[in-house]
Amino acid sequence: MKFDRSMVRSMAAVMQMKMRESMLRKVLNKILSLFRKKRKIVLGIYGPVNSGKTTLANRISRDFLGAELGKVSRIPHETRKLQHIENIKLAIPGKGELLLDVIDTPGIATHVSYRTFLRYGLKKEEAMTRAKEAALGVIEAIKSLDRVDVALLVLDSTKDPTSQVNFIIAGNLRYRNIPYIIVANKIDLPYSKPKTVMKAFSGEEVVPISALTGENIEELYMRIYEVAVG
Ligand SMILES: Nc1nc2c(ncn2[C@@H]2O[C@H](COP(=O)(O)OP(=O)(O)OP(=O)(O)O)[C@@H](O)[C@H]2O)c(=O)[nH]1
Ligand SMILES: [Mg+2]
Repeated sequence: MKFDRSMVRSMAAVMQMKMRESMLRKVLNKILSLFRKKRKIVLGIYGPVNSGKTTLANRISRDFLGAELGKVSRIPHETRKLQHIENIKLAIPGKGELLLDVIDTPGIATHVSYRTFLRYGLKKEEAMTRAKEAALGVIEAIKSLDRVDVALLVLDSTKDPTSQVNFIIAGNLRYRNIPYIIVANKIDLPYSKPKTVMKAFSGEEVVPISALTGENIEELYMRIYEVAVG
C-alpha cells in the first residue's frame, strides 16, 4: 500500500492530536490526584470518661509527630478542655494521603458529681472544682461536634457497651450525619470483649484496638482514611 503526502500529513496530525490528548489526560489526572490524595479533615475523638481517648490521641501524636499531647489518668474527667493536634499526615500506601486535625475531647457523662472524685482521694475543694470543669467539658465536647468531619467513638471494651451515654453519643453523631467509627479500646486486657461491643452496635463499623500497646492501630488508620476519602 502506498501513502501519498496528504495521507502522511493527516496521519501525522492524528498522531499529534493523540499525543496532545494523552498529555492533557496526564495533566488532568495529576491535578485530580492532588485533590484526591490531599484531603484535610477534622477528626474528633469522643466517648465516655476513661475509655482511652487521650491515650489514643497520644498514640496518633506519637506515631505521626513523635510527641505526646495530653495527660492520661485513671481518674475520670482527666481531660476537661479540648486538645488539638494539627496537620497529621496520614499516608496509606497505594491509596494516598490525608491531612488530619485531631481533637481530643473531654469524656461525656450524663452525671457528674464531686463525690466521684473524693473516692479517688481528691480533697473536697479540688473535687468540686474538677466536677465543675468536667461539666463544662461535656458541653465543650458536644459543641465541638459542629466542626468535625469524621468521629471516633472510643469505648472501653472491658465495660458494658450498652450504657445510656454511649447510645447518646452515637445517636448525636448519626443525627448530625457525621461518619464515625466505633473504637473498641483496651483489647490488651484479658477481660476485654470487643465482640460484645460489635453486638451492641451491630451493623456499625467497630475496630478493636489497644491504644496503650498499639495493637491493630494500623487497621484503624486505614479505616479512618477510607471513611474520610471513600
Ligand atoms: N490496658 C489499657 N489501658 C488503657 C488503654 N487506653 C487507655 N488506658 C488506660 O485507661 C485510663 C484512662 O485513659 P485516658 O486516655 O485518660 O482516658 P480518657 O478517655 O481520655 O479519659 P477522660 O479524659 O477522663 O475522659 C488510663 O489509666 C489509661 O492508661 C488501653 O488500650 N489498654
Ligand atoms: Mg482524656
